[in-house]
Parts: sequence; structure tokens; C-alpha cells
Amino acid sequence: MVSIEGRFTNASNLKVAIVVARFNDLVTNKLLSGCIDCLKRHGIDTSETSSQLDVAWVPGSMELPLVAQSLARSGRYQVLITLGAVIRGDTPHFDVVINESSKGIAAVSRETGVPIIFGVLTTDTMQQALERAGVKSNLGWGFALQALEMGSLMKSLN
Ligand code: INI
Repeated sequence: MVSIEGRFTNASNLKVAIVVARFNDLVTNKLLSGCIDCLKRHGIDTSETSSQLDVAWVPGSMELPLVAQSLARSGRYQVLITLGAVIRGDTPHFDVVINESSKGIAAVSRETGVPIIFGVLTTDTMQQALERAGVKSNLGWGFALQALEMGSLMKSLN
């Protein structure tokens, strides 16, 4: 039996891109900080001059798939992370935004073969979103861990 799984060590040979939505940036900036902290602690160079990490900003979660597609097609990255926050209480078209964003990101990942971590929070209130972005725990940290695992796993399969 062959057991195939991603590793969290040896991240030094991965190149990662994060795409972040500015909408609800009180939340998405905190997710980004959590992501970067985790990547740094796993050996990724996160400095200003890093060639291992790029961060792209988009207006909102609806724009995440298009920019993720462009980055994934470039062939420069082993894994992408998309970060956003869609809050039901403040968003009458919550379902439209979240459906387009989630389906678009999944489609880009399958089409390009590049793993894309879906780090878009969907909550009823801003309070819940903030709790998941650091006030209680920071899900950004977990999204980065999932990225390391998937980047390593896909590398071992290719
Ligand atoms: N984008 C979000 O990321 N979160 C939201 O809660 C949100 N709301 O509330 O509408 C949102 N809208 C903007 C959307 O993602 C696009 O940027 C906009 O429609 C322009 O295409």
C-alpha cells in the first residue's frame, strides 16, 4: 500500500500566492496576518523581498476567482490561498456573492490543477467574522496550514 499525504515541513521549496478581498478588510486583514504568521513559522520567506510569497488584492470576494485564475495559470505557484468575508446580515445578495466566489474558485482549481484554499468566511454577523479572524481564533492560520499540506501533496503527485 502506498500512503500519499502532504507534509508541513520542507515548505522552503513552495511558492505561495494569497489573494485577498478588500471588502470587510477589518476581517480580511486579520486573516492575512494569521496566514502570514503560519507560513513564516513553517519556513516560508515572508519578507518584503520574498520570492516565495506574493499577495494580490481584489475589491471583493466576487473578484477572487478571476485573479486566482490568472495567478494559477502563470505556473509560478504550487498553491494559492483566497481570503474574503461575506456577512449575511449586511449583504442582501449574500447568496449570489458566496455562490459565485466558491464555485468560481473551485472551478479554477480543477481547471488549472493548482490547489486553491477557500478562505472566505461566511457568517451571519460581523461579530462572528471577527471571532473567526482572531478575536477567538484566527482561521487564517488554518488556511495557511491547509495550503502547505495541499501544495506538498500536489507536488508529490506530479
Ligand atoms: N464582497 C465581499 O467580499 N463580501 C461582502 O460581504 C460583499 N457584500 O456585502 O456585497 C461583497 N460585495 C462586493 C463584491 O464581492 C464585488 O466586489 C462587487 O460586486 C463588484 O464586482
